Amino acid sequence: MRKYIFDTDLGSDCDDCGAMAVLCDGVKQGIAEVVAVTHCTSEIYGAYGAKAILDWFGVDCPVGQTSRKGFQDQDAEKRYGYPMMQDYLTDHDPIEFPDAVAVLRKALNDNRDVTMIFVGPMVNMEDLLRSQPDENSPLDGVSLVKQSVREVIVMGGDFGDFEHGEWNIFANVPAAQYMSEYCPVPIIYCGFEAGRDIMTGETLWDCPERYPVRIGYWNFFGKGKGLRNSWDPVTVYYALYPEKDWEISEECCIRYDDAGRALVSEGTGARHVRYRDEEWMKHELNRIMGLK
Ligand SMILES: [Ca+2]
Repeated sequence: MRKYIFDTDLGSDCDDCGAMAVLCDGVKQGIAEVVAVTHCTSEIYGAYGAKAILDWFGVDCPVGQTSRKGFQDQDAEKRYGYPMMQDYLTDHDPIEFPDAVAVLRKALNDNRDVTMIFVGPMVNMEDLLRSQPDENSPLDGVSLVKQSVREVIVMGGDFGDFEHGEWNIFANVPAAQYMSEYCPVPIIYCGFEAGRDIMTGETLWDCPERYPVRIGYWNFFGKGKGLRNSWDPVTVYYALYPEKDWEISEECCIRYDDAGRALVSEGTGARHVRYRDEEWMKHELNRIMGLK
């Protein structure tokens, strides 16, 4: 069974909720253990949303929250995280979420051969890599990642249009640049092009009304039914099922310019992937998200 850490900006785009359904289904299938989940924006609603989905599936792990202030906490980022939190608090006590870097450092101190998944901006990864020895681990961040992480899987970049600064990179370019330069283990990117044409969500409306993934999508669409691109769910699906029918690039060097555009050159350390049969993937993700 592979071990995973999942980092999310849940609260901005609803596909993070679909991605968490895929991740938690992997736990249910007995192929995945989730050792930590971290939330990378400064508003707390998304951390509650992540916790609500974990609880729904019975997945027990620490949930951390970035200590950065003012990152992505404007009103637009609150539109569906807030109702997820409201629903969660109808029958749970409020939570004081611990610092994400502390959660990551403890999880990496206590586990080995971990796969880290990032489906939001890379701020928690930058803060982890910059971290220094503390009560959670005697290692600095880079050494800790090198010791305990097998590979890092990132929803980020656009490897179909090199003029496009993809959102997860563009939202905090310095963090993505830092990760791409200093991450000591391989990085696999699921780029913008890998999830863009895979529209999912249609199976949510037959699910229970309090299913947190349904609450997320419903409120993202302004209390309505909609379909959303599957950038984050595809990324998690790759993390769980890398042996399936993926088109995987040659190993290369991937960096980002100041506009967040991917710079691919000869070198090592990175690859990018996309699924060959997108119609099949759409049905597969819908099946999982719809609890089928
Ligand atoms: Ca996301």
